[in-house]
Amino acid sequence: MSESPPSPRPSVLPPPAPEHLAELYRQMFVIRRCEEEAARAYAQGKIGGFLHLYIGQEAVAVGACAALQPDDYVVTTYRDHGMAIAKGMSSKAMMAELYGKKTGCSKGLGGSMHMFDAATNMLGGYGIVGAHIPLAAGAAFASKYRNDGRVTLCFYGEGAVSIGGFHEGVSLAALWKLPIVFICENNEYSMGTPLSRSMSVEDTSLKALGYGVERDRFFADDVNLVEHRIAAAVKRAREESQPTVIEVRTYRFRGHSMSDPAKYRTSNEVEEQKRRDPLLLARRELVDALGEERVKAIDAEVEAEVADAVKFAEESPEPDASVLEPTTYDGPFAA
Ligand SMILES: Cc1ncc(C[n+]2csc(CCOP(=O)(O)OP(=O)(O)O)c2C)c(N)n1
Repeated sequence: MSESPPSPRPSVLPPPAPEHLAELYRQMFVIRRCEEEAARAYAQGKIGGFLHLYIGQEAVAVGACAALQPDDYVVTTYRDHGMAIAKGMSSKAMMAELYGKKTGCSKGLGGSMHMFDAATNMLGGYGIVGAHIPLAAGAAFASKYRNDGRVTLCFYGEGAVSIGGFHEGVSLAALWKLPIVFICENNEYSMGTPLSRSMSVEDTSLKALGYGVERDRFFADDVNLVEHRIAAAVKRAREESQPTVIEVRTYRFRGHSMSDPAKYRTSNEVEEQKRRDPLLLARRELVDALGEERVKAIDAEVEAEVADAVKFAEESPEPDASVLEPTTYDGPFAA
């Protein structure tokens, strides 16, 4: 079985409506600026634990979530801040969680890797590679059982594709015909290991063949293309209750986490990738559609929103004993 090349760049799709593109660009820029502010706060010791930045991959989260209804579910990895925002979480709740504050989406108890928000059906944020994939299949099983019409998007890195949980999740989703889309964000490296050193094939979507599942593969430079291709898989899930396995080719501009100096790749490679920065491509397209002045106004709105989010996080209180009662089994939810 031969590998299918990712769809060529640039996209051959008709351009999106300018106002829609403006919203996609706005979300991508909010994510980018939040991530940059998080990196700064981490360096200042204001954010603890691990911090895995999403810079460079924004078009995946924003394009994919644009293909969803608000009630649909998202399950993802520890690289989850951008996904939470794309799914509708406020930048304040996200930033406060990074700071470990009581006003964070998980009351400051989860931190960077555990963005969770029942109100927007953002089901997390998981730190164990591949372990969330069967959980996502479980969410999709619940939707099918309840007949609630919801679709689950499950994101993972290419490092998860050789983990048992990936195969268990896809196998059951195929067997039970679950309304789910599995999306591999192939950013070329699992920590410092390139895919060519950990897998015998380059195209992770080929794994779908063993389970008789539809597959797709494309680059994530163009947020409009991401939305269209994922929308097709979401439609299959919602209307036919059939899963799809997708590989989206992307690239992270920063190290694996804040403690990674990324010596396994050259600065030339990173600079080359930055020329295809999906955020800048979307901005250029938006300037052509709406003019520089309008885009500058959006930029200013985003800067103000992110500054507010940082201020909110910095000024919010630390969690205290009052968060324990509603979050433990001895609390009011105990049987
Ligand atoms: C089961 C398990 N093994 C190892 C780790 C340590 N670990 C954390 S992230 C990571 C790399 C995963 O890479 P990938 O799935 O490609 O996602 P990316 O970080 O590139 O988004 C590893 C090995 C872990 N968290 N869980």
